Amino acid sequence: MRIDFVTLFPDMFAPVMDASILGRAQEKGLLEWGCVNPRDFSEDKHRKVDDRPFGGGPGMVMMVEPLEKAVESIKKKGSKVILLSPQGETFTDRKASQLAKDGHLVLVCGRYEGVDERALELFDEELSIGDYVLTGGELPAMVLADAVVRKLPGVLKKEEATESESFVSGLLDFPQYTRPRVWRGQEVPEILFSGDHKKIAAWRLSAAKAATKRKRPDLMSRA
Ligand code: 4FV
Repeated sequence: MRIDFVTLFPDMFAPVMDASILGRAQEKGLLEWGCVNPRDFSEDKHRKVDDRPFGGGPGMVMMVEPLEKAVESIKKKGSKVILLSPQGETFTDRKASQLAKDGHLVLVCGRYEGVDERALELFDEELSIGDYVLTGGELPAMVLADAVVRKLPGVLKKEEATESESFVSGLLDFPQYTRPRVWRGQEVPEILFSGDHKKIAAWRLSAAKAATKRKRPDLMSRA
């Protein structure tokens, strides 16, 4: 998979994209990424990429032309162009699984008050990582990239596999424990030392349901 970020802050990405599992995915040839800066496509002598909103109001708006040229400079047949914005459909695990099937993602990171509304025709989708306002779309784009790349076959080691994790089954994950066996007087559930994998799986499923009912009852209706 190739992921290109359209961003005014390309230096934000390497620390995240080249670390740990995403870094390993590149070594395995399963991922490549790059950045395109709209400022490099600004015809303006001051390389302007934002301007005041028509109709007045606070803040600035990202101009459509530098965005258009930046997207067109990397878009290929079959590329999926996505704007990260609070106005988008909420990003979910199910969406991550869908996007993991695409070969090329172009993730457009808004700044300022957002992008000129006419730019929306440049994008295949608009996605939000949650109902709160950030200073830029860069962090949401990295969140999306992380959630999608770890679903690519071969990225996670067998033991890291995803099939039994939160949201895949529609339930939250079952509680996990490791050494020490006792901490602050709290003992690890005895069943986990029984070696009876059927009983352990049954205990984990009921624990996952209990946790989901307690923490995310909204998921139960979907599970
Ligand atoms: C956001 C979100 C988000 C809004 C104004 C960038 C900021 C600035 N993106 N999910 N929540 N974006 O807050 O995706 O342009």
